[in-house]
Amino acid sequence: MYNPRFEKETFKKEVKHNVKTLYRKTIEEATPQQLFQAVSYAVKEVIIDDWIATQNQFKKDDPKIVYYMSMEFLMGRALGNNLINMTAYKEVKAALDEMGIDLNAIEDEEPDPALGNGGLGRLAACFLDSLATLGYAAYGCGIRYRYGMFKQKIENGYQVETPDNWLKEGNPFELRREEYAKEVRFGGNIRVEYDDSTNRTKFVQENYESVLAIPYDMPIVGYGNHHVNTLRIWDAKAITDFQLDSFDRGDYHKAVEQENLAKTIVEVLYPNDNHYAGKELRLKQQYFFISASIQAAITKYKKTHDDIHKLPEKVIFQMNDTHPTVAVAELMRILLDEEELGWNEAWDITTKTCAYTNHTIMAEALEKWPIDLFSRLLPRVYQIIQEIDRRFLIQVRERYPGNEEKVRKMAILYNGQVRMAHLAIVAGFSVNGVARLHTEILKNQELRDFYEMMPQKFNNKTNGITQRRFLMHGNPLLADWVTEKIGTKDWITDLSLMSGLKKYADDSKALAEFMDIKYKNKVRLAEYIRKHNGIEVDPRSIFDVQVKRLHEYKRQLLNILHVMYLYNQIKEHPEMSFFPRTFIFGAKASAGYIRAKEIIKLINSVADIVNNDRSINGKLKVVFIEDYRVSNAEIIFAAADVSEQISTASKEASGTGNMKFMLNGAPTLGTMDGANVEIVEEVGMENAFIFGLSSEEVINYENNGGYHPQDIYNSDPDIRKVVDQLINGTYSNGDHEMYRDLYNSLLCPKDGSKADMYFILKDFRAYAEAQKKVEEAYKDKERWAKMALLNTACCGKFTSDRTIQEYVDDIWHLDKVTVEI
Ligand code: AZC
Repeated sequence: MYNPRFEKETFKKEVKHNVKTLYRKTIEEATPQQLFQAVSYAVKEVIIDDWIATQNQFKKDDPKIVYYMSMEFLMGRALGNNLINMTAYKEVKAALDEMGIDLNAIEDEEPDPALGNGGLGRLAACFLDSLATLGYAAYGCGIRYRYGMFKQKIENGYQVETPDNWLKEGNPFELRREEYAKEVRFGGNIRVEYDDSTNRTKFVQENYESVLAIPYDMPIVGYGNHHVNTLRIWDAKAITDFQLDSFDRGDYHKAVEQENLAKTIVEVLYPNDNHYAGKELRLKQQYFFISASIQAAITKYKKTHDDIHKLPEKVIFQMNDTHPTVAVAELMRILLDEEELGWNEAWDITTKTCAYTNHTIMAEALEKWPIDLFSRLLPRVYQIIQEIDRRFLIQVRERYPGNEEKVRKMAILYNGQVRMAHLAIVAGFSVNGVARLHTEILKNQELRDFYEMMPQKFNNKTNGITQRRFLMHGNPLLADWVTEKIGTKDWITDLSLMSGLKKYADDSKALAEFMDIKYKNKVRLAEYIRKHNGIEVDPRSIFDVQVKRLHEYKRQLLNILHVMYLYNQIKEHPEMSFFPRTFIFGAKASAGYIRAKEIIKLINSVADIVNNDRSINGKLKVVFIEDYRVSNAEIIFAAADVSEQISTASKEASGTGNMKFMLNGAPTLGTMDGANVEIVEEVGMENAFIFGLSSEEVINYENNGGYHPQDIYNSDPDIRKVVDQLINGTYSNGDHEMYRDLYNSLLCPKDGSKADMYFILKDFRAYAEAQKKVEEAYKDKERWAKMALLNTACCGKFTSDRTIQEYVDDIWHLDKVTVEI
């Protein structure tokens, strides 16, 4: 037994006790939500002991700490995952069973903490899981949004956003830590003072507004090692409680303003994925959590170290995309103005502690803050950035004398804007992409000038995912089967052992077992779909799944156009052989992303027509799963036959959903983009379905032109028919305008952009052929089973444990901690 606290009778007593003291109820009287809370508090009791032990170990060992700075942590539910990582899931389930409590049912009572949009936020969550599991000292630093990612409702086929009040019932796992509050200041002006006695110039911020940042800590439980790290997310509070009886007019306004600032700053997560919106409040959020986190890290460091120059030996700030990049200037500010170091010393420390991860090459995602906004909100930080830029440009001019083009291209401040990526690259000692292809594109295209000048900073860290959540928790049947087949549980912390499954690739009994588990998972998903969508799907049909954020570059439009094409084919050739197929979609669109929302509506319209057409005998079904999020994702991955990864080559930095499908035995149908390239390298071309333009071809068209979608439209009648169906009323009750914008986007955009920017028509035929191959392969049961199994067997590389170990070895150089109990 891992922990005596999970001894059955003790645990049962604890749950009863919690129901009584929290709700004055008995187990029988308690609601499912109350049971969830009571069980969670009982679990937290145990976690806290390990959490304390971990902190004590840190005090003893004084390990180097990574602060993973991220605007987003898409954690997913905590209860089940914590039990898995404490190796107590089955024991607790059994104990609860005896009390008449169904663990799965109460897990469903937990809201998904959805403090993230998509890939980048979920990656941060996987990284925290791996850091704790590998025994490294780490803090996640973020924001405790009152409202996370919106809940998606589908009404009449349209996406409707509703607020996600995830804290409504209280979060049993968090700890509020008022005593570690930090003040964060905005605006005002900087008074420059000269101090004769010390010979120093002082920069004093005046007339500012400020808020108090209050940390909430959430435990991050490592797998089976008693190691518990901390996710520290910041709440905001007005600095002085607003006192009605003691104000003059000026103070009154200021007090109200500060109150409002505190309320709004952590109110809501911006629901943009791969898109920069330039909102002032967003910049406030960024500085708010960065300033608080860096202050806290420095305070912690100084408690036990007296030489600030040695900060880089103990601290790393990893910046998850450019959103936290203001960190480099905030660290400089603290070192210069509060620690009173000289510029060179401060710069030396900063450039040894800060590192940057790039997650996208999409131009519209690049953060460029208007200088007037930036300097008004963060006057001192802005001064520091000016000085960083001034000194950097001296170097550029030294290196490239007379080349003012370089200066323009590389400057941090240019054209009235602060380019956050440039700041991160100049001040960070490491710049990494998230898959090999992505890093190569950064080096050779997007960040070429920087790579040429400072090649030593650039490195690749191919993303990964945690098998604890996405196999053990999401697919327990397969997890147990894997353990049985490879004869060890060690794959839970060493995913390379999955290769032990390869020897079953030709073993028909094992293959049948494997496919039987897949079938059971499909039944589970079919049940979910019936309950949530009211649609009956046949678990014997091919489950072809595309779940991810909705974005034009991810090409959900290609997928649904192909469904329309198949439907036309079936109607035109009713005798044609066709293996029944269920196309499953799940995706949220940013609230303001109109075209993305049109695509959701189109998918639902196609679903309505196709699903209700009796003449096709249920050969084709289309399902749009509402409110795609971490909790239903776990069920979806487990049930997928086909993993749709069909982004325009060069656009998807890595993808991580692709890895979750692979782990669960679904072959990839995809382009040579992002981590798909490495997936195919591991599993073999013959066990994937690859199609379409290569990234070089795409980039070549983009740079040199030569692509004319109208030619394809004119020459291919099947494609023309599908495209015309967007405007002839087929899927819109006769309305010719509903999908006009989608039609235009392919052939003649009205906004001046290029026609078919994402090469949908260009790749259409290749995609349709690849889909045909999927069908052929699936019809051969044994062949399919082998492919599916080999995907699971070859997924070892894609664990976030491997990714984190690479970050540790190449960038962070952390010390391993062994928590002694
Ligand atoms: C995503 C990338 O689009 C995806 O390819 C990658 O796998 C993931 O990051 C993790 O690296 N980017 C984002 O989610 N970006 C934002 C701003 O949301």
